[in-house]
Amino acid sequence: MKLFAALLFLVALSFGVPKIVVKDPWVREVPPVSTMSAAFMEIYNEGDEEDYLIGVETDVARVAELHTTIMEGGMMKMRKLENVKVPAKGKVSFKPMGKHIMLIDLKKVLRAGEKVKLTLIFKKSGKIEVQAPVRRGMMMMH
Ligand SMILES: [Cu+2]
Repeated sequence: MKLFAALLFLVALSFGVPKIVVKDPWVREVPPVSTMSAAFMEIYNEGDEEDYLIGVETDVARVAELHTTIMEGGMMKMRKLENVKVPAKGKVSFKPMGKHIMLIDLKKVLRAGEKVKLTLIFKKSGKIEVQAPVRRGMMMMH
């Protein structure tokens, strides 16, 4: 068992590991009648191996999905993504009009100044928890 652990350690050393750092997370304030909002952030990978964001959990919405925004026939549309790659020594931006974390079926009204706990789930790095303040931001069409 000790040998196995030592081997695992060596494997981890030789293949490198992702090192995820989340910066500037925030959630868009929406009118009380809205059942949807979105979360944004910068996800850096300071490690030397890529990782993938594969899901998000939160208490404030029934569902959290990874989305991207595309232009199609002059219309802005959203597409669900199964995962988002965070390249080694690279970063991914989640921002209005781009990739975002869609919060669907909000369970409560999100007001500017409050904080929302988001649990980001990565394929290799596991769960990373962030506190995202609610801010006013541009509305996006759905
Ligand atoms: Cu969306």
